[in-house]
Amino acid sequence: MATERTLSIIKPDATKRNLTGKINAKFEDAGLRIVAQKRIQLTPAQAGQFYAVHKERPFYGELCEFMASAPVVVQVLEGEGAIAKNREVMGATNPADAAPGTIRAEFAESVGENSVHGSDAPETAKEEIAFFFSGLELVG
Ligand code: 3AN
Repeated sequence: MATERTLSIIKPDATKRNLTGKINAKFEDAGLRIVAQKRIQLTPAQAGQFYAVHKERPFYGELCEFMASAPVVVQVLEGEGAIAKNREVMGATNPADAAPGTIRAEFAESVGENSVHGSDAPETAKEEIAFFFSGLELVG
């Protein structure tokens, strides 16, 4: 399998509870390398732009407000099959359905406040990485 990069976000519910280190340990233990990382505060408009694909969903407003409610940690994870591997480590969107040991099973508070985001395909990974990082920030 090819080496890939994927965009990960540690969401406000997790940064507020000081879970950045514990979540990063899950990524690193799974063989994902954190090749770029920064803690930022999104505005609701920036969150809305990032989640534009969900514009028509009933939870869109709530999601944008939540993502702007406290700092997030945006990061690029690299590894073999990193996109699928990250989603495996994250667990199902709804923590009630997430497999034991996954980030969402251990840390997520609800389907909305579910601790992490991860790109779902190579094309979205590319777009989402470019949304937050310039080429100069990706040192490998
Ligand atoms: P995932 O993050 O697992 O790829 P998506 O893409 O279906 O899941 O949803 C994007 C984000 O929207 C989720 N991470 C979650 O924060 C939020 N979300 C999804 N479904 C709901 C829902 N039913 N109610 C509230 N928020 C939701």
